[in-house]
Amino acid sequence: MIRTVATTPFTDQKMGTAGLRRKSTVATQANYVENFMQSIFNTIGDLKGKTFVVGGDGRYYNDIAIQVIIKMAAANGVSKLIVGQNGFMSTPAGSNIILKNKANGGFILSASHNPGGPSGDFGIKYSNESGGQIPSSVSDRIYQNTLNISEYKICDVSDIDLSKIGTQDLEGMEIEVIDPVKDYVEMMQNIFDFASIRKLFQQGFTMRFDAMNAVTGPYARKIFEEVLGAPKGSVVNYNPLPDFGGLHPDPNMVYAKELVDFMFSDHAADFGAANDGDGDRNMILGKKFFVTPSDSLAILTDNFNLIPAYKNGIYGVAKSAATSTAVSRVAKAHNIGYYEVPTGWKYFVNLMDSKRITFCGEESFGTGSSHIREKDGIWAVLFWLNIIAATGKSVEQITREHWQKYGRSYYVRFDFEGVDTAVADKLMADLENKLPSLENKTFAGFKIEHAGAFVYNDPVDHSSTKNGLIISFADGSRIVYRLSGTGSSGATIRVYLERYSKDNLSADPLKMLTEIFKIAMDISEIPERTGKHQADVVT
Ligand code: G16
Repeated sequence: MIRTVATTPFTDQKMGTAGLRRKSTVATQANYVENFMQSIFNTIGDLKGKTFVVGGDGRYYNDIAIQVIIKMAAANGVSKLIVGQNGFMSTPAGSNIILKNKANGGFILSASHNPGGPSGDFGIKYSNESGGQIPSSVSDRIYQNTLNISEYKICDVSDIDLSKIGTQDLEGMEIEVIDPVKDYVEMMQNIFDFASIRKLFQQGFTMRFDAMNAVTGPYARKIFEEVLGAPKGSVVNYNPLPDFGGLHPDPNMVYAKELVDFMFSDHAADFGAANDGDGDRNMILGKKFFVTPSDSLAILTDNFNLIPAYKNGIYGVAKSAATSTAVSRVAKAHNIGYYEVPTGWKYFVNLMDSKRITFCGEESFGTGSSHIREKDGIWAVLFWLNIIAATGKSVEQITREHWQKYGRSYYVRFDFEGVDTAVADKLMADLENKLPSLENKTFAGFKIEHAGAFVYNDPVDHSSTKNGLIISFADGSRIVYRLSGTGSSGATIRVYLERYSKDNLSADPLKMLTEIFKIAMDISEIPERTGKHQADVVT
């Protein structure tokens, strides 16, 4: 039943920040997924005795791709697959299943926060036995393989029934279909104080969780409504749909509009949160109040001792370079390790494995801990609920008290989307050349202390990664420029701005950053070179 099929390479199968992401129209071409998967299998080598976890966020084409992956895994000699029922599994749940079962890796079919459907995006995230996504050294080898591939192997059988929990056999490979929610709920119960959160809801506390018609709906309903007793209806948009019901499942102030409108209305709930397509991103809201992901990381870190799993201490904390420096002040106050890595959760994995850090987070609405090796949307929501239950304070109160203690990092990200790739590449290259000459120069009263590329030297595997350009000012303000690595066409230039104030705590972030935005535009020449005088998305 094993068929070897001749194929020719696609030249665009290089993975980005987190796996391969392409327009559905590209990913659904004949042999596209097959070539990519065979290249992964070829790179791993001997698959005998190996176990992989498979699932996805339910987006368009997942149902077809998952059957291809199962049939190819069997044809290539994989011993066992652990598959989420009906093909569903969130990215954090997948990481947990890999670690819990000591599997050799896993595949989550998702383009994360990118829209889905025939005109949206499709993607594949590939993790290894660490439970985290593979390092660039491995993805580079896979890419080389995709450029030289000439055949792939697949079983010629009818589709596998993934609707029932249990085991079945395909050409000597065991397929175990599991409930993707169960183990995840157990893990969360072992981290947080569920009894006190339950009591909070009993006392009338209200929340709204927007699953954005994506994978976390079933997880959220189980945890928040069934186990913790939040009122029925607290979780909205809970049915994972192939096109996310037309939503762009990116939990931020722009795309989670329905939730934002509700939380900024007069009948808002006490607490609001949203997750993205595959459940690893989160947004936290209070009544008429938004918490930036950078502040959220700082606040969670400062409150580690309120959470049962962390109350005995944490190793340290890390953030991506583009994330605000708010958490650095918390790390200093608690005298714990502090690291800055390139954008991409995979860079945290070595720090967690070597017990250098327990928490980590990114400006791109990702927060997590070493309980798994991916960021975890529901974990962050439960952490906030646990703090609220333990302190009796609102989201706004907790955040304002944090600023009083540490000062406030005003922080906004500007995205310039759909830029011609050649224009964006040249802009970044020219900027990198120009930056060192700007050191010690002053712009609109802001003196530049350092300017240049961000280079990360991993203390564990000693690899070196260059990612983005940073301008640091004498007063602690910063500009970071990066090209996004998660888009599916064209280039997105991200500009991250930060300005610190010890005592001016209630200003409008955009106003606080007006001069720095102007400096960022003047130095980079973004308007002149791209024709864009305004960012497409401001978060
Ligand atoms: C992925 C990575 C994150 C990264 C984000 C943004 O998230 O896992 O670590 O911060 O992309 O990447 P970029 O700025 O390159 O677009 P996700 O949720 O998309 O998997």
